[in-house]
Amino acid sequence: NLQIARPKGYRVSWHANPAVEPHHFGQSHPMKPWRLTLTKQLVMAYGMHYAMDLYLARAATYEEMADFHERDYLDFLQQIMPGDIDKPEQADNVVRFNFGDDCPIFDGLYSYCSLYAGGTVDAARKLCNNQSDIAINWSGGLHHAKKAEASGFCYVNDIVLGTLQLLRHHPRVMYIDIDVHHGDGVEQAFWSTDRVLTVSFHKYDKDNFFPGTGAREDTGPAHPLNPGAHHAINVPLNDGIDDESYIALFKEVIGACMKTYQPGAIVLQCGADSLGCDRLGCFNLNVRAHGACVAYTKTFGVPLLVVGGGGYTPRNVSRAWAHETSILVEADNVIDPTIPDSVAFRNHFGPDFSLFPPLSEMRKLDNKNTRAYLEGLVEAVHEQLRYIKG
Ligand code: ZLM
Ligand code: CA
Ligand code: ZN
Repeated sequence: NLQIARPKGYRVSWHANPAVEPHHFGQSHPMKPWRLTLTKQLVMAYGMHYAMDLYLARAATYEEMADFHERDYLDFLQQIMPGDIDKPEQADNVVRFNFGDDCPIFDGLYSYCSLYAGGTVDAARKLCNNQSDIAINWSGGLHHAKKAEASGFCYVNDIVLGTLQLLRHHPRVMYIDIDVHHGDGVEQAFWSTDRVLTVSFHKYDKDNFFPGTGAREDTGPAHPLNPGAHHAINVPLNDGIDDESYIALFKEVIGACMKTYQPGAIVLQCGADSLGCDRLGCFNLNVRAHGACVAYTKTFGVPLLVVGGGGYTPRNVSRAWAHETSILVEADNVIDPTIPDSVAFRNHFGPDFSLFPPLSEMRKLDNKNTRAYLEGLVEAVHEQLRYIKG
């Protein structure tokens, strides 16, 4: 049995509640909380849990969630039951709060939301108390939720709640989002402050890809009296971006943002739907490239809150998040790329049983991001950062 040693010089904490995992969004809904079970099985089979402090996440309280969300929305979330969606007396609220096919009402919905949110709030507090340097909650990262609206499989915005905790101790927090979708809920929540710099990399196609926001020009309200102006950075991409261009782009953009903004803490959303072969995504990234973004973010040595997000091909989501856990505990060069025989549900990883299958080869999409387009993005980010230099 493998045991990974604790990393030298810093502490990593893991925040999870297994009660999140059995929740079910409904038949053929793409969001599958059991991908967290698969991730945990991999992490434990590699013995990485020995390298971290493990915490059972509490459910976030109603009051904690009310730090961001409106009470009438939380009241609805707390009281609604699966059969209610068709009841005429609920019709107004179902529409107003955007419940439906993307955001269904399922058994245990409120527990599910409060548990994943509790994990992120706990993780943020461990960082604030100096009891952890890198805090991980793979069940969080639900970046689309608005203060009084569910959106895109997200109901409670745990990222906003965690960031609000970090802002109690840090003057500036940087948010990085590598999910294939735009991090609209987080961007909007901090639209009016210069204390959070949001950076999202995503597929952008206004009319044909959810949520349709996150154009390069959308950088925060331009009003001269608004401190949040220029504090939203959007990196809109086209189909099929490959490992090499994505890593280079990520390093240039994040490197420049770090140099200018110098945040006291970072929140990293690691949505795994940016991998190749994702059921909803359209990028061509391999597990190693996705992980390279996590590794680069870690090099700055700033307190780091790591959350999950999207990811709709569960075997690859669990590969990516297990690999990224190994990076965070500095064991990526130690673990065997062949998935151990001891892994429960090992059948999910056949026929190759590799942690790094060739995702970019398996469903080849043309890279529609030209060199010139990507260079233009980097240039535009540099220009935007000139407004932030203070
Ligand atoms: N219809 N079932 C990413 C959130 C993406 C909006 C088009 C709903 C789906 C999708 C749901 C079983 C994150 C849209 C989609 C059908 C209006 C989206 C239920 C298939 C199904 O088979 C499905 C009945 C469902 C939903 C596909 N929805 C694909 N893409 C996006 C939301 C969330 O990864 O960023 C973070 C966790 N919604 O495109 C429609 C416009 C609703
Ligand atoms: Ca994103
Ligand atoms: Zn996504």
